Amino acid sequence: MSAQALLDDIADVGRDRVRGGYSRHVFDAADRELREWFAEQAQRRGLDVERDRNGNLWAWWGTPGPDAVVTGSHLDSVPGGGAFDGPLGVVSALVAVDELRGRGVTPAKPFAVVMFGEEEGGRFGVPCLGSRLLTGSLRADAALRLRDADGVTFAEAAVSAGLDPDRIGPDPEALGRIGRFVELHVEQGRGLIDLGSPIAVGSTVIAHGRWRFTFSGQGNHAGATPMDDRRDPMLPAAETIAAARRLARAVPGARATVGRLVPNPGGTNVIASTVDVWLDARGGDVSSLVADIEQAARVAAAEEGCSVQVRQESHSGEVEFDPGLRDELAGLLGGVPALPTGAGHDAAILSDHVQAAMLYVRNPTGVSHAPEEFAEAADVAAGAGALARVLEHLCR
Ligand code: HGY
Ligand code: MN
Ligand code: MN
Ligand code: MN
Repeated sequence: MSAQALLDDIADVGRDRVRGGYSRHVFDAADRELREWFAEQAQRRGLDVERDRNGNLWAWWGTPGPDAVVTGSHLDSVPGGGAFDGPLGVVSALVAVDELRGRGVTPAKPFAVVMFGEEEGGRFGVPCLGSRLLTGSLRADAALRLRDADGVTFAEAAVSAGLDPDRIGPDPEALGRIGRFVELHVEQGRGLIDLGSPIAVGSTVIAHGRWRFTFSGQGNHAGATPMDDRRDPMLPAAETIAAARRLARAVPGARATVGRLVPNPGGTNVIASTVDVWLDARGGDVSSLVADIEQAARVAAAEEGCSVQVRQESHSGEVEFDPGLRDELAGLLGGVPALPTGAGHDAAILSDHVQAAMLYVRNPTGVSHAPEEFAEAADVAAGAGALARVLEHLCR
């Protein structure tokens, strides 16, 4: 089955994923459909599927063991996301297995395709939740008390998915088996368009984090409350969003985004009593950028007689993929360019613990986390072929 056919197939499974429905998150019904799809595709290729203590799925070609060559990505999505971010890496890994088998290659090392859970943090707010738990870069107790929008804790969700909450957390046995990890991913910016190349190897991933600002004022009646008699948290929220944009534009390479704002209670004729604003900030010295944004939030809140509470929900420092492996793979692929990215990936979380590398496939729209995200069939095939070459090389 070609990579394009598998992408079409997964689009049917994750129906609204392609039509940009809602976020895919760990352990819900839609997520289960995608996991079943992955397990079925893996079993068709004679791979033995096992679920680790944190819910990540591992499809082994032969016996699991040390110094394994592992590839894969994620199948969950952001709300209104595209069809390639995540699935392209999983699908290309499955097609690469087909290509290796077709060439009569049997890996000389343990080999697995992995599907990480909750890479987008769509349910519990922490990106790369599955790989962070695997590596211990998110503590189990912090994870177990995470709550989704309905107040369900990760511990409860894990139990409903048949996991043992007492075993959630670092998995040195699973992590210790990985020798090298390679993730193929659709490019999420314009880099490969500007370079005129269908493929690149990953060089760096910028620092990024998520913060939650909760503004509190006085809920009240929209009609009966004079304008000078209000403590409306929506005002400092709005001023903070504008400040984030202004402050980030002043820092080369920095990014600051507010994609989610939730007023409470959220009535059209009701002055909100609280407003939650989630900030995604990246690049450069992200902590001092966020400190400046937080200062602007405090000033704006005080001017409106409101208060503000700021909590950091996740953070990852800048990552540089192993230069030796990066250059080895770039050379193997005929000198493809090395590309920095502003998007986070499971490979970046793993790179603190194992030799990790990334391959990117050109996205001619330069748009991601939106339905326009795209990769041409020829580039998708080139990516799967390149991944097969890399895996064959690493499995020797
Ligand atoms: O948000 C990101 O950078 C990635 O898509 N999880
Ligand atoms: Mn993404
Ligand atoms: Mn992704
Ligand atoms: Mn009324």
